[in-house]
Amino acid sequence: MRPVKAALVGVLAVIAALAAGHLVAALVGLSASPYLAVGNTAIDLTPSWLKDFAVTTFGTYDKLVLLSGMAVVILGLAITAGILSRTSPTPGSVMAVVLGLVGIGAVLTRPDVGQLGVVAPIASLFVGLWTFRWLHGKAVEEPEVTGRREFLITAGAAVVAGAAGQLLGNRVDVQSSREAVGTIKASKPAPEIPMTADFAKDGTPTFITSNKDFYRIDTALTVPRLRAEQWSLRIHGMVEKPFILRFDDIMKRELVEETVTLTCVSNEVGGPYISTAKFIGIPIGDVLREAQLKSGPDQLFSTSSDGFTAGSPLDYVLERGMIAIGMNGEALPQEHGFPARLVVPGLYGYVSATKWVTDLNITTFDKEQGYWIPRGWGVRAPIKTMSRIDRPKGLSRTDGKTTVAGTAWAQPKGVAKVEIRIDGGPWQDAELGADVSDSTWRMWRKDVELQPGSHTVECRATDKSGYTQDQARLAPIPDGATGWHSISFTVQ
Ligand SMILES: Nc1nc2c(c(=O)[nH]1)N[C@H]1C(S)=C(S)[C@@H](COP(=O)(O)O)O[C@H]1N2
Ligand SMILES: [Mo]
Repeated sequence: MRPVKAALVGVLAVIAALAAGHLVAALVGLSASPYLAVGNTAIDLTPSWLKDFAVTTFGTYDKLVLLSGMAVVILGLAITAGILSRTSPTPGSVMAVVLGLVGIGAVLTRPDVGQLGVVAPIASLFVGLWTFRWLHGKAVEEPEVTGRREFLITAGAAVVAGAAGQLLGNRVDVQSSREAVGTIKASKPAPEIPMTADFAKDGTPTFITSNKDFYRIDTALTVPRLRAEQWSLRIHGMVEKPFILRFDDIMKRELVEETVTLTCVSNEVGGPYISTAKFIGIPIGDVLREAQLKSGPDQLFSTSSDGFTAGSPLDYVLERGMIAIGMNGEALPQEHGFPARLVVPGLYGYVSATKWVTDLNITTFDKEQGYWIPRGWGVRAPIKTMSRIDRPKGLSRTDGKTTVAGTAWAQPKGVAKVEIRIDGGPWQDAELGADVSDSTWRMWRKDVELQPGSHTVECRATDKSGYTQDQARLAPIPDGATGWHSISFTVQ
């Protein structure tokens, strides 16, 4: 058999296998699709340094890069197996079984796939093995053209099966459920945001981030698809009265609205993963008091429908945590946790902000560890007092008279002061935006007049406890970056 033909047999068999698995998975939940399960497992197994590299290099495209990388690896294996099988189908058959077993292993260990999910990778294994042997049989026959029809049939069937799986798997209609929930109004609305809260015309972010522009961080390859009517939240653990909360129960309660800035621990100094919204929901404290806490718990351990977990210190949660169902007046967007998520001002997202939350276990830090803890991140992660320069941009050219502007945050303490200095000179106070809440960021600006040439500007914030942010540069891992943001630019 010609090498090209042999390689094609391998590639087509693998594609058929993955497509069949995807289609069967659609019936039991797409997370059972071997391709996605292997991808999700790869994410969970990726060492922290590589994950950091992926996030800093590819940002939110990291998952697209992962899926493409997997495709390249699998194609490489398929081509190799095909070429090794030029005379005998044995090497390819062995490869089909090995890949099938990898898929089965990945699906069996996914936290969000039931036992039944294993039918998907099993289907992949058999379809892959059978397709390979069938195509191989056709391809070894002379003359050159034999096999061509079978190749086309296989490719066509795979495309149809894969596409059907994708459509069927996404059949849970989240959009109609979101529309049925409609706009959400709080009986206690958050205070209006004053015009003076941001300096957007000077280059700071707008005070409220639109839902569309709100940063997004999660481990999921596919966004969980939950409907509000079917969702429920189990409250259990060290409580006298465990109970289950449904979406309707929340809607019937007095809804509060709070303006909160969410912050991701993975930000480098000056990083982009911070946004602010008006979240609507109910205080978790009320819910936990109804469940009647026993003595001893210190951790609220929350789990999402896709198996992500976060452990939050109970004192923070009792004081300011909320179960949010609304964001800027709308139901939560699907990517931000529809129908419900946690929001705890003052804690980085990975230890508090569980999206698609379905389970609240009241426990201790000794007993349970959140998703990121065994991966090297800190158990306790209160947000650090930080500031960022948004204008001028690094390496940009400006006029001699220019404005330096940015944002600062120190949830839940609040920002008291921001200073800047030029070229290592004296610190100068910046003008602050209106003080909206200690749970939010605070914008700042400062007019400067500079000589032509290159300059460096640095900033530092002081929070309301009197603490001024540390100059020492620390990496995001394990519990948040520190250091003064610094920008170099040129005055013309
Ligand atoms: N289910 C789930 N919830 C999650 C995460 C996740 O990976 N899965 N990531 C957390 C992290 S690290 C952050 S910073 C916030 C980000 O919330 P956002 O995507 O709405 O901005 O969500 C948190 N909640
Ligand atoms: Mo995060």
